[in-house]
Amino acid sequence: MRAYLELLRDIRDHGVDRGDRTGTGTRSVFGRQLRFDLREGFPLLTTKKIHFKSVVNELIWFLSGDTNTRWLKENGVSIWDEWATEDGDLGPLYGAQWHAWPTRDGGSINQIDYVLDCLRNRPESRRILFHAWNVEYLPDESMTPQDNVAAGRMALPPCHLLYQFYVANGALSAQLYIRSSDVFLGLPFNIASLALLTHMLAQQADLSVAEVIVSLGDAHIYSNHQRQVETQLAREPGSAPTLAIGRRPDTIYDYRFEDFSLHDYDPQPPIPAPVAV
Ligand code: UFP
Repeated sequence: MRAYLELLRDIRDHGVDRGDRTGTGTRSVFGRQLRFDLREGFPLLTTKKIHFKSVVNELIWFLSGDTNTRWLKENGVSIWDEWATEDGDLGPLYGAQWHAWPTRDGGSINQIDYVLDCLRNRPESRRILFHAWNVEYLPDESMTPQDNVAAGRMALPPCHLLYQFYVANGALSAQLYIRSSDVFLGLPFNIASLALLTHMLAQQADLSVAEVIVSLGDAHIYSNHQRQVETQLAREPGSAPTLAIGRRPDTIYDYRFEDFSLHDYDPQPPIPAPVAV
């Protein structure tokens, strides 16, 4: 994860100070790319503890097509609570678009099934991708997340929006485009989630794993994360943990948290920071 720490340093030293929607203020750079070789370990930050359970359960929740926070809360994940309605609804965001992209005849398309079909039957395809930027359902920026949900729109527009896959020599690589990245809080989580998804898809398609790549649009550090960034940069990274998957579920929709175990994850303590809503 040295590339991640270098990005933090790059933004701190070369970024431009800008206002932002949340009123917090950020320092940002535009257009960066980080790559991680999954054969060298699982890319989970060691210079602060990342809540791996949230990474796993959020991904299982996305894949199921669920867009209500109820199941997440029952499974110990609170990261979506700020944006949800009283009933836990978030509107048709990630899970809905991945699992059930709405069609003009009132039906839906499962983009994850499409990706698996490509990986199994057309691994050399240059069209193996899914995305979540469904413009018809993007929020109206003059309304609150909750009012957007009530109007049938997403509570917030997708940040990690385009996932593309590539198979060579029987090994799967993935690249993710993130249009807006909260580099201190969000990015370590997004990298881990991409790596986990790549392992799951590879297992389901009988492939090994190669690289994950994240391409960032607006990569920013919030002004109220500066102290935490310094703490993080003063720490020495440890070696990457490894991921083990305990069984091979029948489908990509049948994974459970208990199927995954991290070995040799020995992170430094968490660094709490406020999330900009
Ligand atoms: N954000 C991430 N990763 C995510 C996610 C959100 O970094 O997976 F859902 C951050 C980016 C940004 C904010 O700081 O949330 C979204 O605000 P905006 O829509 O104005 O870009």
